Amino acid sequence: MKTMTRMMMVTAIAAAPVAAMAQDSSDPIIIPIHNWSSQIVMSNLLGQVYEEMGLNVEYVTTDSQAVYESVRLGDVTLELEVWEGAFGASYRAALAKGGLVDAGAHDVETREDWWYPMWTKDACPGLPSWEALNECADLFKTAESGDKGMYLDGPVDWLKHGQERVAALGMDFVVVNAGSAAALWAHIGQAEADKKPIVVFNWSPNFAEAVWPGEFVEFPEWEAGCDTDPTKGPNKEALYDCGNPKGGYLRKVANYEMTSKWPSAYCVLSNMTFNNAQVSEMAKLVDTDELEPEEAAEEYLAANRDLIQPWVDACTG
Ligand code: TMO
Repeated sequence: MKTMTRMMMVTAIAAAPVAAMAQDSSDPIIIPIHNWSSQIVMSNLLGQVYEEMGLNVEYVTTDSQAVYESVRLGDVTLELEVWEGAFGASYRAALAKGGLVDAGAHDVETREDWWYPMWTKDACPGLPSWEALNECADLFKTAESGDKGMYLDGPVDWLKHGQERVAALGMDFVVVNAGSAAALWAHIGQAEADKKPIVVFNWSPNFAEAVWPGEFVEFPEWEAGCDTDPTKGPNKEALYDCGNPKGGYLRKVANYEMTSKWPSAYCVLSNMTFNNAQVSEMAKLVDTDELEPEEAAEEYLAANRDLIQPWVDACTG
């Protein structure tokens, strides 16, 4: 009897938010998952928030470039980590075709580029200039790169155009694509023991900043159009002869129908705004603390309820 009363009360209390949510569709909100940790954790976090709102969620693992076309067409509902350096071109192309809505930017400055752990500079003191790196190319030789230096780029779907940059700037480097983000961290970890000079793709905000002090290589400054117009950048006949943008954006986007089909969920997506330290922390929970992404998201949500709940309340009140 006592239990029954309590159950009925719980039902009555739960009824209010459910009623407020009535306008959101019960169709699943489809959230894409990519291959770096902050995106996976943040996606699970948003999915858990949606489930708390009584909404249905599905996760799909997708290619991190093709996803912009998928969001545009509504095959997936949203994307909450649009990194300017890696995905700006795919994002801009999909935006121009129509079907994407911009759900705002995180409070983040991103950078994605060639990077070295600090011990590398002891061996090549002219760093961080790319010309100095190139003069030290011999230091970066590996079995895979023969008589040139090796640069370990990100997985292929991040489309960093390392090979094109090497060609455009006439560098004595061979570009090898890592199979996964974990392979980048393993490569840095292996070089650490004997302080072997290495240069790898890395980004900020990321957990790596707290583990390995390091610097980005300074390439010719990014100019808008460096990836589409050969006359931009120092080589007037080549694309990709610039570094990636410094202070790049980290945006959120959604399929245009999300605003009417799941208005509360869209509202939460647009309110959700993380900063550099918060994005790094999400990556750290997986890459340093070795939590599963779902657990990392639960832990982050529990520890940051006072940050996140107001974003939800403002949309469901
Ligand atoms: C998109 N990324 C954070 C891997 O550079």
